[in-house]
Amino acid sequence: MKKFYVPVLLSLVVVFLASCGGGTPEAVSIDLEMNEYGFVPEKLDFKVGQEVTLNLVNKGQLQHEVMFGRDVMKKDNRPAGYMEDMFEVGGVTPEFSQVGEPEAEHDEEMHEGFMMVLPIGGTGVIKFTVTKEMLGEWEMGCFEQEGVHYDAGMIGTVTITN
Ligand SMILES: [Cu+2]
Repeated sequence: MKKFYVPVLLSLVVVFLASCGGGTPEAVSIDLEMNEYGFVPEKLDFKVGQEVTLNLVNKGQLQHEVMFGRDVMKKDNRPAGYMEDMFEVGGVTPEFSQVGEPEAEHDEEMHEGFMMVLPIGGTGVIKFTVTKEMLGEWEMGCFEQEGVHYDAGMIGTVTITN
């Protein structure tokens, strides 16, 4: 008789775990605004396994970009990107599309990792699924005009938890 209870109990445990975080977190879609000099919102929180859609819009009067990473690298003593790219560490290739081509000259070689550059009024969409390798604290930043935007505080935080 006893052995009949074991599968029932196990299935109850499975249902219980699934209902309290064992499952996939709900997908999120966030509007992310760029301006002089910041991101709105400036703090993003995601969960491992979450499908994230970022809808970017440049509402400023200058060209802006966004990169996700940590440990700022310098070029000619100016902030020029991140040593660690969040997507590279996460083993993720984000899907992206944008409306509007960057106008101002842009030094691609200065940066490593994923970057989206938006002209004034430009919009873009970045989609990715958060992996466990991405757990922890990251930054998003704009390094336009040889790091002037970054120094001016065009920095946000991205926190990834389980
Ligand atoms: Cu900027």
